[in-house]
Amino acid sequence: MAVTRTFSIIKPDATRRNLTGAITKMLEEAGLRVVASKRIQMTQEQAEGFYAVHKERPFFNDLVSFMISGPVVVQVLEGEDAVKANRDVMGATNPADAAEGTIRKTFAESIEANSAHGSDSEENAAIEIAYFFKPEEIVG
Ligand code: IDP
Ligand code: MG
Repeated sequence: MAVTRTFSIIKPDATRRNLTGAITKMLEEAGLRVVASKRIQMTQEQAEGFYAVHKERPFFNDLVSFMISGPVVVQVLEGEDAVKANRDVMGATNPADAAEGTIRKTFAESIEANSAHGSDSEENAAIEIAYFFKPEEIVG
């Protein structure tokens, strides 16, 4: 399995509770390396664009409001099969369904305020990384 990259967000429910370090530690312990990281306040336009695939879903407006309700930490993660490694340590979307030891089981408040985002494919990882980072901001 090759070393690849994925895109992660530590969501506002987690930054509000000062969990940036705790979540990053879990990512690192899962074999992922933070090769880019910045704390930002997303604009409504940025959040709508980022989640455009969900714009027909009933939770879209609430999701956008949540994602701009406080700062987030956007990260590029690198490691063996990074997309899968990140999805595995993140856990299921709904914390009620997430496995023990995952980020969402440990920290998520709800299906919406679920502490972390992780790309779902290498193709989407590349798109999401480019949405927030310039190539020179990523140092592996
Ligand atoms: P994922 O983050 O596990 O990939 P997606 O289905 O891509 O899950 O949904 C994106 C985000 O939208 C979720 O992480 C969560 O914050 C929110 N979300 C998903 N499903 C629901 C729902 O049924 N109600 C409210 N928010 C939801
Ligand atoms: Mg998703």
